[in-house]
Amino acid sequence: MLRYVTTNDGKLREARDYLGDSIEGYNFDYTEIQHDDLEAIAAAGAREAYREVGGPVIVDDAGLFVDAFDGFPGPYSAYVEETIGIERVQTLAEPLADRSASFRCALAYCDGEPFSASPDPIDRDDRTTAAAAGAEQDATEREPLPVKLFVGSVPGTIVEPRGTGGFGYDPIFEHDGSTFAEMNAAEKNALSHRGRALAKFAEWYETR
Ligand code: ITT
Repeated sequence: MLRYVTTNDGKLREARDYLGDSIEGYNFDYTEIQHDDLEAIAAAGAREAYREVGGPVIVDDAGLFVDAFDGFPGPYSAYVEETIGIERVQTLAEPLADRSASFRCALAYCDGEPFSASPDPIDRDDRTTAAAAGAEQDATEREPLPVKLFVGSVPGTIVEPRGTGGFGYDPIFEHDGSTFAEMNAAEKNALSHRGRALAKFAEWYETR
């Protein structure tokens, strides 16, 4: 059984809506490493989650990147939501002439096996093992645990909160005239960052 490892029910709902009953949620708060790339955070999380679960896992790291803020909050989106909240993110963006932004999602899949027959991107740098082993360990002694990555992104605009659906930043992220919170799960999945990453994953996973 494939496990979608997350503490966020909203993400799991969308993943199950897309992939159906072939996946099950697994509530595990893996360590979020500090990194500028969602891919690196998701890959490290997938390795830790795989070691915890002992079977195939997907970890999903997402973030809101505001262009005029050079991509902030990006990988820090969860921290910013917890501390200042989405309304104040919108207030900060309000005076900007350009309120364009994008939502990005990196899905990381790990089942302990290599992906020699599948195309890149594959993350082979086992940062978690390296960090746990300390600086003295020689890089060649590490056991790399390959992780396959699927990335999706969607452009949008930061607007005053509208809508009651979705979760997280959905009420302040508008795409094509509607905020994500004004869409149902299927409508959001059809064009969202997560939906796009899930589509790439589903196509690849069928052949695995
Ligand atoms: P896990 O790490 O346990 O999966 P999380 O909520 O911490 O859950 P992220 O670090 O990936 O997950 O989330 C970053 C932030 O972006 C967090 O505040 C989420 O609520 C928000 N977020 C993620 N996906 C979103 C989406 O599709 N729509 C709106 N907000 C989203």
